[in-house]
Amino acid sequence: MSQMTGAEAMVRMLQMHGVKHIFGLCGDTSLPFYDALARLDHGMRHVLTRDERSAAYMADGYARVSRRVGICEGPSGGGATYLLPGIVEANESSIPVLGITTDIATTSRGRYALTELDQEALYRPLTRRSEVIDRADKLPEAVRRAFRAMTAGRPGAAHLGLPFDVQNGQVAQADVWADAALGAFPSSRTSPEEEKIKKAAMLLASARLPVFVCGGGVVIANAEKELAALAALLGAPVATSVSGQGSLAEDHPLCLGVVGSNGGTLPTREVLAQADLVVFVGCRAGSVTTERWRYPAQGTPVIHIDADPMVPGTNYKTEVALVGDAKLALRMLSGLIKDPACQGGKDLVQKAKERKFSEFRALAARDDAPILPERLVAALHDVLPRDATVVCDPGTPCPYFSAYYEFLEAGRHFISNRAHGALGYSMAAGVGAHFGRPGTKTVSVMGDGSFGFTAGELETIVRLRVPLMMVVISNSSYGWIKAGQKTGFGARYFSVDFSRTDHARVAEAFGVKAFRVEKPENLKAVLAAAAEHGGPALVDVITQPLQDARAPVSEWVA
Ligand SMILES: Cc1ncc(C[n+]2csc(CCOP(=O)(O)OP(=O)(O)O)c2C)c(N)n1
Repeated sequence: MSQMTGAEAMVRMLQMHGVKHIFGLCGDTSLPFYDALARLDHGMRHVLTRDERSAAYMADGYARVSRRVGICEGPSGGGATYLLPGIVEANESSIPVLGITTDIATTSRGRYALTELDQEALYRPLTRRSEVIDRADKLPEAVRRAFRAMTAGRPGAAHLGLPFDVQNGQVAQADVWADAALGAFPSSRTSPEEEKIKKAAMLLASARLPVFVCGGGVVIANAEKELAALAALLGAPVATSVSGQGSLAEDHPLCLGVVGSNGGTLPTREVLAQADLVVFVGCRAGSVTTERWRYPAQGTPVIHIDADPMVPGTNYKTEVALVGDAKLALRMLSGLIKDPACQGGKDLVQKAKERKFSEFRALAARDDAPILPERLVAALHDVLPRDATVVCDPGTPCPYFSAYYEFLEAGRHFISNRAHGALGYSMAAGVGAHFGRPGTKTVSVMGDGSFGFTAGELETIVRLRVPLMMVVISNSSYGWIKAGQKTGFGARYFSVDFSRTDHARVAEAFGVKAFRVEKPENLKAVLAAAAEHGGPALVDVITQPLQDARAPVSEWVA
């Protein structure tokens, strides 16, 4: 029977699941795996990163735009612990990312081998599935299990550990096979029970003002068209969480925009408050989206559609829980609704948006220096193509872009790490998003705090000529926390300020085309030049400190 090594089998298994990119960083325990990647003809590109955290964020950004499993890898010990933040973020955000960590030989376990770590235990609570493969002949089935765990049902992350001796062990060629469909998500869809759909359809048809609140699950399920059809049939406003942006194009007459404490505004909250039925779709109704479970008010009748049976009923008493795929559920509902009672949904949306955007436009037109965040959002919107992908870090970027940047196409055009919100996500996730959808412009918007976490990756960006546009919002502080100290702790500022870095010069030293803008009148032209530059470009924008801004944030502690 013909055989191959465990490392070769790993490469073939990834290839058979349709993998095209692997993001990662080398290590001694990874040598057999790297050698197999070097020797075999597999058609996959390895993207060498400068930090495993970035590799995982790249795999995450890649998965979000390509709808395919993102792959990242690192060695044992520090590699395994550094890969972790991105795996956790992806898992909690329902994004399939496979983290491969190589490991010391199974025969060295318990003998104080350098970098030894119980990887399976480390990753188990943070993934859909974590498995350190102890025998080479078990490798193919472990990889198949991991892909199924990541893409069937609610998507999420998985971890596979590859001990050194397992990489060098023997695998029968005949065992190396895969179902290629598991490389994309969702790989299987289940529909909710018909009886429950009928009940939900009745409630929807008779509601005076049903309002949808969509989370990330709509785009994950690729249910944008079905949502638009049902909303139009009902005439019902559609709000989203931060992650739910892209559920409906923002110039759609029923698209209300983002609600919640991060990116929500009073006019949007007021529409939601009038709802006599709220439909959560692929949304966990968490603290941020619901402003600590106050909007919608407790007692508002709720229909909840979610792929995860644990979500409905957790935060709101639920009339009908539709457990299953959002695309199927929304389509089934549309098929049953006749003569809906809702009227005036479009009017309410239009008035709310007029109020919200007239306040925004007034601020965006101001010539203040440091530059107001509103002006930056408006200028970027003016210069970027409508199908651009914007990746936002926490701090100033997330609420401002969520509230005011209008994504005119449905689908994945906004990305942020909303599960854990670790600083330093957007630069690497932007690189991954570029590889996942190279034909469109990708822009990463970060605070200067985030820049400090991730600056080393500028080398990767230059080496690989990634045409990523980066915008640094420079206010020389951890602004979000400073704003929290101002609002909730008597402006007793403590340990939140740092010195101003010249981010443009740092970027130039790496070989990035860089610009610095202080004057508002120069902003748009500089952003346009950076957007048109064919290679990597960074714009350092000296920006109004967040604690002085009129941020669309109702609570600084989520
Ligand atoms: C890894 C990590 N540590 C701490 C935090 C807590 N935190 C949330 S926002 C923020 C400040 C962000 O500062 P910056 O990136 O400069 O953006 P700004 O708020 O100034 O716009 C901090 C420290 C975090 N989100 N992630």
